[in-house]
Amino acid sequence: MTDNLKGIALKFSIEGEIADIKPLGEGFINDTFIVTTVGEEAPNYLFQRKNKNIFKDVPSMMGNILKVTTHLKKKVAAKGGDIMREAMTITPTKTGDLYFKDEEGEFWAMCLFIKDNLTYEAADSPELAYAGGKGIGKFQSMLSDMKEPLVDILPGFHNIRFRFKQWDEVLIKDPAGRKAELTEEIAWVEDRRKEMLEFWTLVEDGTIPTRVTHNDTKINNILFDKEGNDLCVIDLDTVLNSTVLNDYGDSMRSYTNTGLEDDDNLDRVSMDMDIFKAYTKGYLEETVSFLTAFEMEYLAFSARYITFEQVLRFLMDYIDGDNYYKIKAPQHNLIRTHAQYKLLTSMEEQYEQMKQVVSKYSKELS
Ligand code: GN1
Ligand code: MG
Repeated sequence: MTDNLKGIALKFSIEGEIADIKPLGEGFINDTFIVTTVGEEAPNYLFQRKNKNIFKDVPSMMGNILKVTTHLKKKVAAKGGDIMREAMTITPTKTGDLYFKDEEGEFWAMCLFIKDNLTYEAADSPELAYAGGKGIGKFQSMLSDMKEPLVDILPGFHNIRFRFKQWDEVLIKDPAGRKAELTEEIAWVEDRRKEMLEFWTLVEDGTIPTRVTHNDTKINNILFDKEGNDLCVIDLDTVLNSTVLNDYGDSMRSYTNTGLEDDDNLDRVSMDMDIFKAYTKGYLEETVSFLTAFEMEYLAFSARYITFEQVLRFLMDYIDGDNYYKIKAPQHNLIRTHAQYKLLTSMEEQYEQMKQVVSKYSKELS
């Protein structure tokens, strides 16, 4: 723990005395630490330096998180749940702000660390996938009547029209001189441009509605309890008004992968249908009451959409010279691109079955 880190942590209204501050987790964007306190009485805290290159309006982001967590806590309380464990709690600064801006212009934020939870990097059983589906389903359901609009702090985040605009610009500039070696990979993206844009017009014209959504629902962004039930959805930086399909689709990208997101052995990567079924069942049990027929119709497609978007984003960052995602090796973004593309083709091969699964559960549960 550096003095500087401790100095910044002390700006926040922490109960008890700080024992230690250590790095935590595998996030690609922010720097995350856990602040432990002395003794058993005081809680521990999750402490983050927010990535200001990506989050250009941290004050509004924190405002969004406060609105969402306040709404969630009301809902959790109404059903007799534990508001400190089933929803995130922002820890404000001693002056009552939601973030602290240091002398270098870096933004810091803190929240309570929820004890006795389990987190996973992969969905290793259908039971876990089912619990994850319930978790995201409940999250969306509790927020489905939230009227207050959120600030769009990440314009175009899961908007493929916007992503193609960035893509076209990066390809023209080719800043790292890598484009010439990537003819095959670039074709993977171009071959699907039309289909993906056609889908997105349904969101643009309102056929598919916009709701309060999480937008980063990979498995390590949800806590589970020791009995294997969903406990709390975390990492709320990307809460936005968007389509629920992005959350479902991103979970499918994360949960159903039999390999790693950045697997360098493509034989390990594929879409696991049993995990797909289990998550879909859990998700629809919680959401069928409010989703529209159009939303349900496009659930299976959304898995392909978000996985495609991730192929595009990893490849675009590689072409751009690796400015967005943290990388662990020079070719990391290219390895990620290949692994996500393998997953995408596996979904494409199993698409008819995916649609049947969604259709079966949406009928059974309606
Ligand atoms: C990032 O912050 P983290 O690691 O949970 C990214 C997601 C990507 C994901 C890929 C703000 O999520 O959009 O899907 O990496 N978050 C942002 O693993 O870009
Ligand atoms: Mg995360």
